[in-house]
Amino acid sequence: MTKIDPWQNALKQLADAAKILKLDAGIHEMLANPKKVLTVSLPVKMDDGRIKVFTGYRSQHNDFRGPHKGGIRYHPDVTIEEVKALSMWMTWKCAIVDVPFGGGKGGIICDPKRLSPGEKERLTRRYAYAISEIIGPGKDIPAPDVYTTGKEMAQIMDVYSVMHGQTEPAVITGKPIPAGGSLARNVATGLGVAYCVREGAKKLGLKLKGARVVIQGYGNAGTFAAEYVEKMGAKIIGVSDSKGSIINPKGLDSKKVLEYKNKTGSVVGYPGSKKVTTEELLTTPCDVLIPAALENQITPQIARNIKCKIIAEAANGPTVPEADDVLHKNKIMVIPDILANSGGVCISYLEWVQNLQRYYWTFDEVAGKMEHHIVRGFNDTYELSKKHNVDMRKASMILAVGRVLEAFDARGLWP
Ligand code: AKG
Repeated sequence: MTKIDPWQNALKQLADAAKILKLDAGIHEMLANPKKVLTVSLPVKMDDGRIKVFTGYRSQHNDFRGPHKGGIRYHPDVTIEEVKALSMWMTWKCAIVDVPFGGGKGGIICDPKRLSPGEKERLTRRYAYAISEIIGPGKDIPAPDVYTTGKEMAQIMDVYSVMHGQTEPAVITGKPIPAGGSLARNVATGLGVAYCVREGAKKLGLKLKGARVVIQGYGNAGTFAAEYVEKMGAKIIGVSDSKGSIINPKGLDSKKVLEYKNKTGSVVGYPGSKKVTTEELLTTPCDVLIPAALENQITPQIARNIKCKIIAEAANGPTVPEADDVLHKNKIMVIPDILANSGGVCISYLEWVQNLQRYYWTFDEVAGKMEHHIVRGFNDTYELSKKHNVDMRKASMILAVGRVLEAFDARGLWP
């Protein structure tokens, strides 16, 4: 796999936007630096009685538009540079879909698969305690990310609430419903991807009825994206998981594939499908390709052979930076991750609002409000891509940086 330094990539994307927007050097430098990066040392009592010390981070990139917002990931490969990059991308993601948040991200270097439930809970609670001073409903609101779930979010909310002497659901989002979570949170990313695909298809004059869709990665985002694009009339012809990829040009029933995966542990072997390599899956002729799994999957070499009209990036960073020019030249619309997978943070925003107002909406109310944010973000990005004759990724950065700077101009610099 091509190894990309996420922080250098984030800085390069900002530099490209700064050039187009002709940003003053000082302003550019201000946006290139996170406001605060906290490193915490986390001693945890393991099940065998030993003390093991973990390292965690919380990066708060920018809060001109509102409190910091972003997930917490548990992974052996977490680095401070990665967390900084992800916090910067959250600033842009929130600005594109116009939710009133800035950017943040957290992470703990650990292998969650090797922790018992008790060890994971003690680690989570220790981390919540360690970052408790810099989070809060008006300061920084974490959420789930890689290998964290509603369970950990409820534990963080509990620690924060106990420390502050009152139950405070708005300190974190992505919680289970009984702890103040929102309806539609489970489908958020996949539904947001489907809305983006629908808007992209409209712009290209592509009929979704019968459109062929390939989805790489059949986890939460991939399965719900499949379900919703299928409801819009599209046909899923290829999917994959960590065990392999399958295609069937005649079409796959997304629900039945999921049932098969849940029963057998993989999509591979689904009746009537053919097993193919990852490269074959990504380059299968189709109308819409949804990479919903891993980073750095679409290399320039693969990009040259991709035969689709729209790529909607459900995963974070599935396209290697050098592949963007190839796809743009081949007139493939790439809906960038910071727009395509923003459904999660949109519904996080709506969860936070419901927590603050202590009043909860129905599934359709939440999904409808989220649709409004995504469609507007999509259209604003598309207009800028036409105006500056750039791809949607560059356009989304121009939109985001412009919105952050509008807030900066309105607020000014103190003292
Ligand atoms: C992301 O969208 O990458 C996140 O970290 C999720 C943020 C959120 O739901 O608040």
